[in-house]
Amino acid sequence: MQGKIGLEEHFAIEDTINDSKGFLPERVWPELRARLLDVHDKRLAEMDKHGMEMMILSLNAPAVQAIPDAKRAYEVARKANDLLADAVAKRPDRFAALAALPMQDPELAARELERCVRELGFCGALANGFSQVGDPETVAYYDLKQYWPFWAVVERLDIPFYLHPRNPLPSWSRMYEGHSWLLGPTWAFGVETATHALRLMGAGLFDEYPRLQIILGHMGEGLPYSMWRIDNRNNWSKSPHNCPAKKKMTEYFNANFYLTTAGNFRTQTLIDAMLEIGVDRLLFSTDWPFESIEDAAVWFDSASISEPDRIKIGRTNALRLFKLADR
Ligand code: GRE
Ligand code: ZN
Repeated sequence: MQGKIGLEEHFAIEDTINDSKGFLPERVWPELRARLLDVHDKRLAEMDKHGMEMMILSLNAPAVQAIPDAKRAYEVARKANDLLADAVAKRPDRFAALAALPMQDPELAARELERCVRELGFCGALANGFSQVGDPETVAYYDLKQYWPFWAVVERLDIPFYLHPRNPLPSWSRMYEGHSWLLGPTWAFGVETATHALRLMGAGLFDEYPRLQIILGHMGEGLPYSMWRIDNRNNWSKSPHNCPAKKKMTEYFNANFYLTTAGNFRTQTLIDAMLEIGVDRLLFSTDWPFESIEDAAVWFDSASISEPDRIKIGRTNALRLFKLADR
C-alpha cells in the first residue's frame, strides 16, 4: 500500500541517545544510534522503499521522563522539540511531530505542549510512561490529581497523547530478578504501559475529560485481549470495581483510545484488536528504528484484511486523528 502514515517513529538527540543503548545487541548499536540521529537520509530512503508517505516523529525513551530535575527535563524537552521542529520544516510533506514533555511538572508540561502545538505546529504529544520526579526513586503516573489540569489542556488543544512504554525502575522490578530477558519490549514494556492506561481509566479521568484521546502502541499492549475479563471477572458476585470511574473500562477503551501496530506485526493480533476496538481506532506504525520498516510494511501490505480497512489503518485514520489535511 502506498501512502502509509506511521506515528510510533523515533529519533534522538545527543542528550538522550544513550537511553536507547543496551536494549539491542551491542554489535548493532552503531547502526541503531545512526538511525536514531538521522531524519532525512536512511529513514526517508526506507520510507520511500516501502510506501510510507509520512512519519509522525517522537523522541526516544525514556529520555525526558527519566530526568528527575523538572527544570532540566523542561530544558531537554524544549531542545528536542526545537530540533524536531527544524527537521520537520525541511520536509513537512513527509514528517510531522509529537511533543516531548517535562511531565515532572504538570504546569511546565502544559506550557511546553501549548508552545509546541500553537507555535511549532506539532500535532500531538508522546510521553514515555511514568516520570521520575525530584529524585530517581520517586515516580509519578499521570492519573494522579496533580495532572488533571494538564489533561484539561490536552483536551482543550484537541490533540492526541501517545502513552509510550518504558521499563519499570529496577527497585520496582523484583518479579523480573534473574529474568532480565523479560524486560524491555519482550514483556515488561507492555505490562508497565497497559497498567498505566488502566490507571487512567479507573481514576475517572475520562469522565472528567471525555474528549481525551490516548494512543497505545504494540497493538494496545495486550489490552484488547483482556478488556472483557477486566470488566466481567467474577460476574456472578456483582461486585463493581472499587475505583472512581463511572463506566465500564471497555467503554473508555472504545471511546478514548487508539492503538497502533508498532512492533507487533501479527494478523491474528490485529484481527482481535479490530474485533474489540474497531477498525476506526487502529493505526499503522513501525517503531523505527527499533523495528524495521520493511518488516512492518511487508506484513501490513499483505495482511488478510479488507482493502477499505487497510486504507483506514494505513492512512486515513491518522489523517483524521491528527488533522493532517488541515496543516
Ligand atoms: C522503543 O520503542 O522505544 C524501544 C526502546 C527500546 C527497545 C525497543 C523499543 O526504547 O521498541
Ligand atoms: Zn517505540
